[in-house]
Amino acid sequence: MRKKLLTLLMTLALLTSTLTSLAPFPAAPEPVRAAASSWCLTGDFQGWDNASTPLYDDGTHGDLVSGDSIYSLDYTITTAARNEWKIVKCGDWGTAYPAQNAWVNTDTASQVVKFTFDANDHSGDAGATQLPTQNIVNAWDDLPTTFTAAGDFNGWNNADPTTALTALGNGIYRLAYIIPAAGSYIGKVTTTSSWDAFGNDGRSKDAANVSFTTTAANETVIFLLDANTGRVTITPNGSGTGSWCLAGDFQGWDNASDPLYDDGSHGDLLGGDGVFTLDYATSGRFSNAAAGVPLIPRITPGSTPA
Ligand SMILES: [Ca+2]
Ligand SMILES: [Ca+2]
Repeated sequence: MRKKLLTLLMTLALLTSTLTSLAPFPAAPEPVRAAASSWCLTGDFQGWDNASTPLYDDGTHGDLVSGDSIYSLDYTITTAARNEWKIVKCGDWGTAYPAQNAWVNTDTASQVVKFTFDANDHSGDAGATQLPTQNIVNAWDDLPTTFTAAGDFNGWNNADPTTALTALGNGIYRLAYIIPAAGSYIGKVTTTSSWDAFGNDGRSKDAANVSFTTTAANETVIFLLDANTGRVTITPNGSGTGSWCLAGDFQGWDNASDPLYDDGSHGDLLGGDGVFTLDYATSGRFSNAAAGVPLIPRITPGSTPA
């Protein structure tokens, strides 16, 4: 009896071993391959080849977020220079942005520049209109030292010291400019003393004009450039209503004494866009004690209370 049982157990073990060896070998995981999109970068720095340098929307090659319809490529420009470029449907010069060439500046040899193309339709976005609303090209490069607003309101003077934008840090440039007479105007934000600009069609060497209208004498117009996205806003300043307050341990968690603003004051970039702001100077342990420079965070909740 014991012998039979032993024989049975050995048979089962042999059978199990045979079946195991016959089982399909688990497939090794496929390596993640970057998927090139059908949008291509082309420029004088690569011989204006419109089919060999694809952008990516899969989180590789410098693309920040996969699948968000913002196509990207970290590309090394060999020689430091001012260069011209476009984004095209790969192989198709008939689908190219912007109409005029875009511009890019590098200060060092073999500099890596992040080129992006935002194919999303932003025409229905809430808040202030940022231009372009679609087919937005941009590059994270060495920006010009200064930007100037130019248009029919200042005789198209692209070196006008009274229309120079102020660099606020974090890629944001701003000008609040009073226009004496009410009316319709056109203009753009351009590199000072140059027509390398940001306009209705974005970063372009002769950017399309942005139209705006003032309805009263001496109205303040805000010129706002976000170099992170390559988009510009030119619009009269407005005023939003809300009751948002800043509170934190740096002011004793007081929830009623430090209101935020949506009227273009107190660090607010543009009044009436539903983004509430307060430039707040902290002190004590929240300051940069080593350098003796207080930190001034810009705090923007970005919504309107119900
Ligand atoms: Ca993306
Ligand atoms: Ca605002």
